Amino acid sequence: MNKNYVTLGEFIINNQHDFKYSSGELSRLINSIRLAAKIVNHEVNKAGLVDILGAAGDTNVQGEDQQKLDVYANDVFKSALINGEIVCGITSEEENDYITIEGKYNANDNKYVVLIDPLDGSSNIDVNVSVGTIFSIYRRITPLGMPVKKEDFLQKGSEQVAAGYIVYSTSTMLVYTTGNGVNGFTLNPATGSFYLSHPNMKFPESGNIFSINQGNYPHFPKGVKDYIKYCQEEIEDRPYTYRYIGSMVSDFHRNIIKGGIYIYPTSSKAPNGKLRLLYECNPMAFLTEQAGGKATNGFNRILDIQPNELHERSPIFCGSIKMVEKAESFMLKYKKG
Ligand code: AHM
Ligand code: MG
Repeated sequence: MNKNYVTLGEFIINNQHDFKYSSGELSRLINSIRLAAKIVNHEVNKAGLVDILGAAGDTNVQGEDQQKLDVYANDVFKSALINGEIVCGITSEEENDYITIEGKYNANDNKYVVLIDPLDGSSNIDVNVSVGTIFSIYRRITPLGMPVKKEDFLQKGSEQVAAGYIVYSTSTMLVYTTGNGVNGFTLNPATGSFYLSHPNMKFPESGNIFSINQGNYPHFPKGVKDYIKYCQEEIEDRPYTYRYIGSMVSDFHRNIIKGGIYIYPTSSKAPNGKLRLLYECNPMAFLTEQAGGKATNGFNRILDIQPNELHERSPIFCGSIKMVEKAESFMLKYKKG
C-alpha cells in the first residue's frame, strides 16, 4: 500500500479546524457513524448466506431472533450514536417519530441531531445488489439543556452541517461532506480501516448517464417524459446511456464519478414522489452541491424547502449541473401558474 495513505480517522482529526463550530463533537459523531458502518457492512456481506444462517424471523443458534437487515442497521446506527454520547436526538426512516435520548448521560446538553436512512434500497439485498446508508446532521435550534423538539429535525437542508452515505458494494465506501467539499473513503476489509481513496469528489459538469425508473413512464409529468425523449434522441452526444440500479446511493455514486443525472419525479401514482426529503433528498442534495452539481425538485432548490413533516416526500433531480438545468427547462415548459 502507498505509504502516504490517510485513514478516515486521521482525516477527521486533520480537518477538524475547517469546520466553523469545531469543538470535536462533530468529529466524534462521524467516528460513531464510521464504526456503525463497519458493523453493518459485515452483516450486509453475510446476506447471501441467509439460507445457511437463517432468514429474518428465524431464531439463530443462540436463541436470538434474526432481524431484517434494515431493522438491524437501524439498531446499529442508533446504538453507535447513543453510546457515542454526542447526539441529543435521532430520527430515522425506520422510526415513526423522533427519538430523544433519556438516561445514561445528559444528552440534552448535546448540540447535534442526526437523521438517517439506515439501509436505503433494501429491496436489493435479496438479490445481492448494492445498498447504502444515508445520514444528515444538524445543530439543534432549541436551547441546550432541554429535550429536543420536532422543530430541531424540521430544518431546511441548507442548515445541514454534515451529510454523507455509505455504499455497501464491491468495495464499501463512506463519502461525506462537512461543507468543505466531498471526500470518499474505501474500506480495506483486511485492516478494517477506511482510507481516503476519492479526495475532493466533483460531479463532471455534464455527463451521458440518466437514471430514472422508466417503468413509471406513463405516470410521469409531461416535462419528465420530454426530457427522457431528449436523452434518447440520436443527435450531438446523445442518446445518453441509461442506468438504473434502483438503489439511490449506488446510482448517485456512479453519477458523481462518471457524470449523470438521477431523477425520482412526481407521478400520477406518487404525487409527491417517493423519496424522503429529510433522509434521502436533503443529504444527497448537500453532497451534490458540495461536489459542484445541482439538486432541485424540478423547479426549486431542494435545500431551500421548508419541511413540515418528518417523513415528507419530495421529487428530486440531482447530478451534473448542465443535465439538471436541461431537465428543469423541460419541467418549466409545463409549469402551472
Ligand atoms: P427505500 O428507502 O424504501 O429503500 O426506497 C428508496 C429507494 C431508492 O434507493 C431507489 O432509488 C428508489 O427507492 C427506487 O424506487 P423504485 O423501485 O420505485 O424505482
Ligand atoms: Mg430509503
